[in-house]
Amino acid sequence: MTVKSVTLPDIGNYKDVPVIEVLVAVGDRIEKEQSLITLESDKATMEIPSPFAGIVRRVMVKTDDKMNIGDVIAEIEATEEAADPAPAPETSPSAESSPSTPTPSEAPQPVPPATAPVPATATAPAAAPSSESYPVNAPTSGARFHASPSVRAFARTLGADLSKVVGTGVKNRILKSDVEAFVKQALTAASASPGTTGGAGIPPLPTIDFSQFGETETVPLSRIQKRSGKHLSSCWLNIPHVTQFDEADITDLEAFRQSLKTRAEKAGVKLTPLVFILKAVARVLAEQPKFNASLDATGENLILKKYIHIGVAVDTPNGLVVPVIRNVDQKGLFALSAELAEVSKRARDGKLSPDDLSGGCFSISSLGGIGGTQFTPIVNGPEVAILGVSRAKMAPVWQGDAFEPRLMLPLALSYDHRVIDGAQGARFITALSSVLSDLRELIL
Ligand code: CAO
Repeated sequence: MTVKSVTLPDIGNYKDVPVIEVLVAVGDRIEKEQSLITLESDKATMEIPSPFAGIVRRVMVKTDDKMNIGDVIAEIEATEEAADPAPAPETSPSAESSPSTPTPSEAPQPVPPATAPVPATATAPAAAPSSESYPVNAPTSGARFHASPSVRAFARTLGADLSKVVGTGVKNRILKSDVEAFVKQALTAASASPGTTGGAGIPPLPTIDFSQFGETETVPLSRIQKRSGKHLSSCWLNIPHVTQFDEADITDLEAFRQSLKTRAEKAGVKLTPLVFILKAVARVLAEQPKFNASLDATGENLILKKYIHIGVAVDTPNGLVVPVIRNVDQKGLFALSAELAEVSKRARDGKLSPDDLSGGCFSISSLGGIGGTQFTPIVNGPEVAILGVSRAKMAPVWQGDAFEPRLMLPLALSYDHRVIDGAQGARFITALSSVLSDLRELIL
């Protein structure tokens, strides 16, 4: 077997023609007349086919290189005795084609050497191959698809990724109508109800090889992180968020909590501020039912829930999970405390059931045991609001005639602004602060 160089043949009156696609890679087994590269002049795109079948041993060009007659494109180990007279390349008008696009008589003509492809235009001479005749290798994914240069130019104009288009032509060849159907489907998905779909057209983040800057290690995300990551992205993109901040004076609450410590220990539970917050939130949810609700699938109706089930974010070695505590309004502090301890242990042991994780109306994310002054939680859709709790700290608070040291609890309420107005958000967090500042309100 001999390795032969394939060079750019005479393609007519073109100089420094840019390579817009390299269609083969080292190791590819290619067929005779399979396209190797696509060139794009100001008038047309041209695919340059291989004059013989073989295995690609070297690729000498890359995208954006400028090609001239005689430049080597690739070295190919021929697997058949070459070479019929040169196959003709295909050309299609570029998106910018103007009336000055070459006419058939102006189009470059075939030349005899074995490596010589010949461009043809959409208005090509009858001798040029049909515009559907060349198989093409997808350069990025390695997947193979077949499309003519004119279809590829059409797809490029519309920004359609041909590797994602299903071809309905002979041998799955992608036709113009397939590209049209693909684009139509993408547009339909993008314009569907904003309440139910993701944000189409969001530009992706750049992919960077970080190892160029120093040593790196790649660690896979946990199963929970992968799943919650998708959910969080969906909530972040679909829900217009507003976050309202406040501070609750929990000096008296803390004194009460400390006074209950011995009783709690005897009952085998640990009363943390979170249990009081759960009770207070349940109370305010009952008073302000719009926060205990979800939008329906149309995004035009609010479903008010007549039960108060609250999700509590739990930090586990495998990632964040949000088990749901049911009927919080009907349970006492000790019962809630026991349930919170039990469910968060099961969460950390990876033993939650789907039931534990469903049915929530509102969520609480407490980082109070860890620290930090404030954060903005992401609404756990389809719920419409979430409370973020940070670490309480002593602060001087003006009491009308003097500063007094008070224990202040930072609160952040994120809500879905499609459902909740700013004034309602402020009312909710103020009411919550008020209950936490004076727990006697719970019995009113
Ligand atoms: N201010 C001051 N102290 C607080 C506090 C607050 N807001 N909240 C809790 N504490 C104290 C507790 O009283 C406890 O102190 P002691 O041991 O001295 O009594 C300590 O901090 C630890 O509390 P805890 O975190 O164990 O218990 P909790 O009831 O507050 O929280 C749970 C339980 C499951 C929510 C928590 O363990 C957890 O996982 N938190 C992380 C949640 C999370 O990751 N949220 C982020 C989601 S977004 O990525």
